[in-house]
Amino acid sequence: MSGQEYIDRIYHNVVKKNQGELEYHQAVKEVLESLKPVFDKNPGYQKQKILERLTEPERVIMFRVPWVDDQGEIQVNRGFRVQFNSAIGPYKGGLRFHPSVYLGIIKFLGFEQIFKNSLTGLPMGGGKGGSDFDPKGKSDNEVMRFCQSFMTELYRHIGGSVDVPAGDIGVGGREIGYMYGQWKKITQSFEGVLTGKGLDWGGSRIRTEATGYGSVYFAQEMLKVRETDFKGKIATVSGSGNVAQYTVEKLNELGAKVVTLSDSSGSIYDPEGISGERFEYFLELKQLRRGRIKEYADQFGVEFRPNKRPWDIKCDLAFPSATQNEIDASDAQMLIDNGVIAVSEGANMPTTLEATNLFLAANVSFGPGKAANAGGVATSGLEMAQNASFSHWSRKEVNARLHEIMIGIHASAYAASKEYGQPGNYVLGANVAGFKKVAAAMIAQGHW
Ligand code: NDP
Ligand code: 2IT
Repeated sequence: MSGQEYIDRIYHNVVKKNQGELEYHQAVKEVLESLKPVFDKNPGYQKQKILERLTEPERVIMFRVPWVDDQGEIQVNRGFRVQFNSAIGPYKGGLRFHPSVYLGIIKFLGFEQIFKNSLTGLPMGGGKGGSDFDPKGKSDNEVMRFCQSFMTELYRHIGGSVDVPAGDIGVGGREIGYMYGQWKKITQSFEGVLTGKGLDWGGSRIRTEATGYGSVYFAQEMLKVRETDFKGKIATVSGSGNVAQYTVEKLNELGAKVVTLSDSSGSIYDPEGISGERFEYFLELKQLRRGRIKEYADQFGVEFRPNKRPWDIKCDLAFPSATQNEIDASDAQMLIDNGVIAVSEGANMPTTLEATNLFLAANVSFGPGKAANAGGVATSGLEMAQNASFSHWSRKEVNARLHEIMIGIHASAYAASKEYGQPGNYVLGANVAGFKKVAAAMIAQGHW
């Protein structure tokens, strides 16, 4: 069977067996298209049924999460953990709490995580979990009761060398704290079963900043290939959560000017740049007050654009850092027409397939999420290493390792893109480089 026939057959089966799970279909399709030349060149993978095995999660866990709200009413949410692939290490990946969460979202994120974790060079398999619980508008006590109930079921499926969850949308330091507390109460053990912990109780320095910093480090490498840097460049950033915050901080430090932010209500455009006291205000607004981005516009007298994404604003660099499918083909075309030279995906799958192909055709340097946002999980891997050795590294040391890992991911994705005749196509490069290591491990370990 040719590479094309093989991937067509796999895709057809994935759609049939995972009906209605559109995000999962999309994530698989992108990877399969990249891998076609690999399958043409190496028929051995087909014999090993590598794609049949890779696209079927090792284990899917779904469970009821009952909790009591502040009015004394019982609420019921659904919890998920998809343990996708453990070929190169314990399952590793975040937990997402958002009302849109269903099995298709968790599978897409878990599938991407396999290749992302492989690219980091650290021994981590792929997994993802979460719930359709919406932390927005809930009191701290409600969030705590939810997290305790969630962990009361999840604890039996995870462990420091089994499966190590972390944060994602709607799960930050507060939620990790409540879940870790419950884990400890149930198991009586203090081990690195979650990452993103507080610095005084097993967390790693720089983990909070890591995804945003890493996305900028990845963009820096893409700019080096184009023989340029951040100085004087205009950047658009979407989102205003953990990833967006530290993307903005690092871009400011490296000399770019960031002019947009967004949340699910709309975006702000600040042509002066979100730095200095404006950046401090933004952090306080989102981290302490958990407010809406519109308040930034009110505070500084800049434009708030209800229900609008940032992509019509002219920029050199774009950092989608909110959620999946937030850049569609018309957004991509606007960015291209306005002269964008690089896109670094801080979010997971923020760009539709059609939009991705437009960027590639227009020779925009495009860093796909599984490479560009791998700094978060990489630093989670460093947190696991510190926990396992009962040590705590300095900020400088963790940052240096993160930077080195991002340079390494860029280099391996670039090398693979070159090997397959499309230098600078990081979608191809990241998928191929991430895949090869996992496939080799699966083959070495026999049929399972
Ligand atoms: P946060 O919860 O801290 O922030 C999410 C941001 O995105 C908020 O501004 C939120 O707005 C916005 N957002 C979320 N969902 C939607 C939606 N459906 N439509 C519009 N806006 C939305 O999450 P993170 O910053 O941690 O995550 C952002 C992205 O980065 C996600 O794709 C995540 O998977 C990815 N990622 C995160 C990593 C991490 O370490 N945290 C690592 C690698 C990738 P609002 O508050 O209004 O909902
Ligand atoms: O998508 C991701 O890589 C994350 N949300 C981080 C996962 C982790 O285990 O740190």
